[in-house]
Amino acid sequence: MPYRLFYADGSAAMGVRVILEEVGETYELIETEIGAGMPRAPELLAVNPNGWVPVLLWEHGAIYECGAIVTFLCDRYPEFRLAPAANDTDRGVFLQWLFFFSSSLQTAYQMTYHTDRFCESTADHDSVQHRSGRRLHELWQVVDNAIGNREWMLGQKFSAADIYLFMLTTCYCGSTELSTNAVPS
Ligand SMILES: N[C@@H](CCC(=O)N[C@@H](CS)C(=O)NCC(=O)O)C(=O)O
Repeated sequence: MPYRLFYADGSAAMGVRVILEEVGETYELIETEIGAGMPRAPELLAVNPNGWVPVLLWEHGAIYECGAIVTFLCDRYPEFRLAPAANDTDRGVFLQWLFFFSSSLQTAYQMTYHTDRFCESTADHDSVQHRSGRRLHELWQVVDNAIGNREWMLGQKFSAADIYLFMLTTCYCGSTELSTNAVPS
C-alpha cells in the first residue's frame, strides 16, 4: 500500500513529503484545511485528534508529529542515510534538533498562527501574539548560533534535520503570511 499523507500547502507536511521524495516512495496527498477558525475534516480528526498535519498513513495505521514521522521514515530507509544510525555518535544531536524543532519552534509558530488557543480571553490576544513573535526570534537565534559556519545541522553531514529546517523556514502553517513575517527583526 502506498503511503498517504494528510497535507496542506505551506505546512509542516511539506518536510515529510520531501523525505518521501528522497526515498523514492509512492504516496498520495490528502489535501486538508488547516486555516485558523476553519473546521477540520473528520477524516483528519479521526487519525490526529489535534487536527494538525502532517499525518502519515501506512499499512499499519497512522502516525502524527513531524519528528516521529521523520525518524520513522529515516529508520525505515537506512540506505538513503538521512539520519545517523542508532549507534552513530551523531544520533543524539540529530534527535535533539528534531525534538527542539517540534516542541519549541513549532509550538511558538502555533502561538503566532493560532493565538486564541493560548489565551484565556480576547484581552490576552495581542500580548500573547507579540510575545510569540519575540519567542520565535529567541528560538531562531539558538538555531542560528548552533549552525555558525557549518554547512549542515550536523556539520559536514546532510541529514533529515536539514530537510526539517528547510520546512520550518519556508512553511506558513495555513496562514496567508509567510512565517518569516512573524519574526520581529
Ligand atoms: N507538533 C506538531 C505540530 C504540527 C503543526 O503545527 N502543524 C500545523 C501546520 S504547519 C497545523 O496543522 N496547524 C493547524 C492547527 O494548529 O490547527 C508536529 O510536529 O507535527
